[in-house]
This record gives sequence, C-alpha cells and structure tokens, in this order.
Amino acid sequence: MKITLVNYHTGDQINSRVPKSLVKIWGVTPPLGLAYIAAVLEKEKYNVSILDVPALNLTKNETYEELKKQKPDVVGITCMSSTISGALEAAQLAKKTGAIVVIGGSHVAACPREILSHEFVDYGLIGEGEHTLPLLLKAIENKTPLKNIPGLVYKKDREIIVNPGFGFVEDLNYLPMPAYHLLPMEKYNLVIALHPMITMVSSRGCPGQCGFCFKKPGDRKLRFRSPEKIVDEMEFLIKKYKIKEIVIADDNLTTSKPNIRKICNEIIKRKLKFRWEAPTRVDFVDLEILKLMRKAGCRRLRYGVESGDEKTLKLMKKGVTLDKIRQVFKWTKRAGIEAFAYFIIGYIGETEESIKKTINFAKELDPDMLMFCAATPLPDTNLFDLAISHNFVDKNYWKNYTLGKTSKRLPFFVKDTDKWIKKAYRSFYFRPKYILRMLMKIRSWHDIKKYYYAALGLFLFRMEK
Ligand code: B12
Ligand code: SF4
Repeated sequence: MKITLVNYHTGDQINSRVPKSLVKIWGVTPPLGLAYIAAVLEKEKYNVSILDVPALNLTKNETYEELKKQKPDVVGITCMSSTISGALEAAQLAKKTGAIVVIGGSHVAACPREILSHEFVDYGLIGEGEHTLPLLLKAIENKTPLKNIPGLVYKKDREIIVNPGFGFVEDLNYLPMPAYHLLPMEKYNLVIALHPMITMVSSRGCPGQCGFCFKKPGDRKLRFRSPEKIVDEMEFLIKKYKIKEIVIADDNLTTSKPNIRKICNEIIKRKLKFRWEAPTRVDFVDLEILKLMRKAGCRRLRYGVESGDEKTLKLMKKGVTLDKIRQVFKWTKRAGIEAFAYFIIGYIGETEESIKKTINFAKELDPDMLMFCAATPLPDTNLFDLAISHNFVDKNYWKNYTLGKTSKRLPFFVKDTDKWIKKAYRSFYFRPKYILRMLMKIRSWHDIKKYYYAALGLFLFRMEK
C-alpha cells in the first residue's frame, strides 16, 4: 500500500494571528507530525512519502500533478484550525487522483463531523496518529471493523461516526526518529536561525492553562523523551545534515528541570557544536538552568509574555506576574541568551490603556526580538468561550468555517487592533537604541541577511492593508 502524507497551506489563512507579510518572511519549518507518522509507517513496511507543499513552494496545479505522479492509495493530510481550508483543498486534489483521503492534526479534534461532511474526505483521525493511522490502514487493507480505532471519524450508511478516545503515544521513547530523510531538508529556514536548520521535539504537552491556547487531545498529559535519545537525535542531525541550528518545537522545553539539566550535560559531554533555541515559560527557568543551557549552546529562548498589564495577564490565565517576567528577562540577558518575546494585542477585556501598557512593557523588557499577535479565538479555548459570551462570535463559527459556510475573518475584540499592532511594531523596532544595538551585534553575513529580511517584513507589513 502506498501512502503520501501531505502538508498543504493556501495563502488565504484569514485567521492567522500573524500578518501575511511577516508569515512570508518568517520562513518554512518541517511538518514534524507527518515525519513521525512516516517513520512508524516505514517501520511497518509501508511505501510512504511526504509532500511538503509550502517547503517545495508548489502551486495547486503542481501539487495535483505530483499526487497524480505518485499515485498513492492513501493520502494523509495535516491541518490546524486556521489551515483547514488549505487541507480541504488538498483533500479535493487527492480525491481527484482516486486516493482514499485521511485528515489528521489539531483541527480534527475541534470539528470532526464538519470535516467528514465533505464528500472528498473519507476518514479523520483525532489525536496523535503514530498508532492510529497504521490501525486504520490495516483495517482498510483487511476490510476489518473500524469501531475499535480510537478517535477515528468515518462514514457509515450516510451517518458520520466519531469513535470514542483519541490517538495517544504513552511513551515517546518507543517512537522512531522522525523520517527526516523523506523531507526536503535543505528547504527549511527561519529568518532568526542559521542555515541549515531543523526543528525537533523533546516533549509533548504543557501544564499551562493559558486561555488562548488550544490543547490537542493528549496535551494535558506531559510526556518526555529520554535525554540520551534527544541528544542522539541532535548528534544525528548535525552529522548527517550538517545542521547548524536546532529549533525546539515543544510547547515548553524546560517543563522538567531534571530533564533539561540532563540534556544540557549530555550535549556538553559529547562536545556537540551547534546552536539551539527553544520556547519556554518564565516560571519554568531559573538563573542556574539558564547558565547551563547557554553553556550547552542555547542561543535564544522564546517566552510567551503576552501582556504588560496585570489584569489582562489574569484574564489570559497566564499564571505569571510582570515582576516575574522582568526578573527572568534580566536573568536571560545575564546568562548570555537572546530573549524573544511573544505578545498578544486586543484580548477580550483589553482597553487602549492596557495595549499601551503592553507596548511600554515590551520596550522596558527590551528583548532581542519580539512578535505582536492579534488575539485569535481558536476553537475549544477559554478565549473562544469569552468571545461567544460577549457576542463577538457565533458559537458555530469554526463549524461553519470548516463547512465552507463562512469565509469571514474572526473579528477583532478591540477597535483597531490591526492598527495597534502596526504601532506596536513601529515603536519597538524603530527605536534608535534598538537599531544601534542590532547593528553592533552584526558578526556575519547571516546576521546581515537576518536583519535585512526582518526589516523587509516590517516594511511590507506597514504597507499591508
Ligand atoms: C511548530 C509549530 C508551528 C510551525 C509549523 C511547522 C509545520 N510545518 O508543521 C509554524 C511556526 C509554521 C506554525 C504556525 C502556526 N501555528 Co503552530 N504550532 C507549532 C507547534 C509548536 C509544534 C507542532 C509540532 O511539530 N508538534 C509535534 C508533532 C509531533 O505534533 P503534531 O504536529 O500535532 O502532529 C501530531 C498530531 O497532530 C497528528 N497529526 C498531525 N497531522 C496529521 C495528519 C494525519 C493524516 C494524521 C493521521 C495525524 C496527524 O499526529 C501527529 C503525530 O503525533 C504546535 C504546538 C504543539 N505542541 O503541537 C503549534 C500549533 C500546532 N500551532 C498552532 C497555531 C494556531 C498556529 C498558527 C495558526 C499561528 C498563527 N500564525 O496564527 C500558525 C499557522 C499558519 C501556518 N501556515 O502554518 C496551534 C494549532 C491550534 C489549532 N486549533 O489548530 C498549536 C497547537 C499551538 C497552540 N497550542 O495553540 N506552527
Ligand atoms: S504555556 Fe504555552 S503551550 Fe502552555 S498553555 Fe500557555 S500558551 Fe499553551
């Protein structure tokens, strides 16, 4: 049986938190979920390939031609809530080639029935696909019953059935390494990272409760890979693909301090020379850990700061204070690690005053880089519930969006959120102090390129309507 796993986005992600021009400049990173599934399928002797359309920069027609050429029996497509329209377009293309179409990824958990109501989608799988996709393939091959596959969504006599449960990998250490060899490795790049770069996962799940964050089924259960396996994978990537920078794609790298200590010590012991960076929370680090991480090659940490207003932080259920954030940003600088800060603008309950506080707080923290995102109510989040209760959004918005019944963008909750975001970027990045600091930091051609693209992104964003 031949399987093609597809990552496909259209340009019209109307519900992206990040403006189009900045998404373009940001770069392209690999679909790790598909690479994990592909590795398991290969182990089970399936003939599998990955078609990463954004990385290969294929048009709709080129994607169709490629699928026709590959002629897979089954096409598995990944989706997030804001990329579901693209995933459905890919499903239509795959169906036209005669393949069985399976959709997986975050949005299936939110709108399983709506996804399956499209005639060109045959199956949906809720949750992690490493165990459940092979179960489905075997059931298709052997024509055996489907009712015991956890989280499977399928059609029976015109009825859509959603099996209880969801795909879940209890022990990450039993998974093979992602099938990097099936990815166009040289195509991946990130404006802030050295090239060649790659992303990697060390854990799954997060104990945080942030009101805007979408939890995939299974994300509430924290799971860690063994530090040895993580560093084995890093070593493999450096040796095989000459990777210069690894970008960790966990929710938070430092949820377990014993684990991160072991990872750092293992990198130091093996004398691996590469740069790495990761996302974390201010309440998951301390100065000692930060120093150890720097010693092990960590160059940048990405923190979800979100707001400069205590009241808004509480509304967001962030669980941290402004003082804690201040302290950790000082520690991060002291440890010699660059800080990247994410902020949200226009949360429900915000005022002009609180947005101004956020902009001022960003300047006070003075991170090396930052991103201002528009508050976006993903399905099944506290922010979405708030948006419904304040009559900003219809409770069926995501269902209707998935069914193709609406193509309207989610509304902003604070008037002129988009203008505030532009203002925020301008007042942070166009400070003479910041520009001078960045110029002083230029050490290489990579630095020049990085700042050039970042500046271009900001310029295009200013022009964006
Ligand atoms: C890295 C990342 C990105 C990368 C994507 C890289 C890529 N090419 O995939 C970038 C930076 C581009 C990105 C962008 C966005 N992201 Co993002 N991202 C992540 C992050 C941090 C890690 C993803 C990852 O690699 N996970 C590890 C792998 C192993 O898990 P996975 O991808 O989920 O795949 C597993 C299952 O979902 C399932 N599965 C996935 N696909 C398929 C397909 C089939 C056929 C099957 C059977 C199963 C299956 O099985 C996989 C293996 O277990 C997640 C958070 C998280 N921890 O997952 C957010 C996350 C996926 N992103 C999210 C969001 C909102 C976005 C943005 C919309 C943000 C924005 N700009 O507004 C954009 C989307 C725009 C776009 N064009 O991509 C949300 C999605 C929520 C939702 N309801 O869909 C998440 C969950 C974060 C969050 N908690 O809110 N993102
Ligand atoms: S810390 Fe990050 S991953 Fe965890 S709940 Fe908050 S936003 Fe989501």
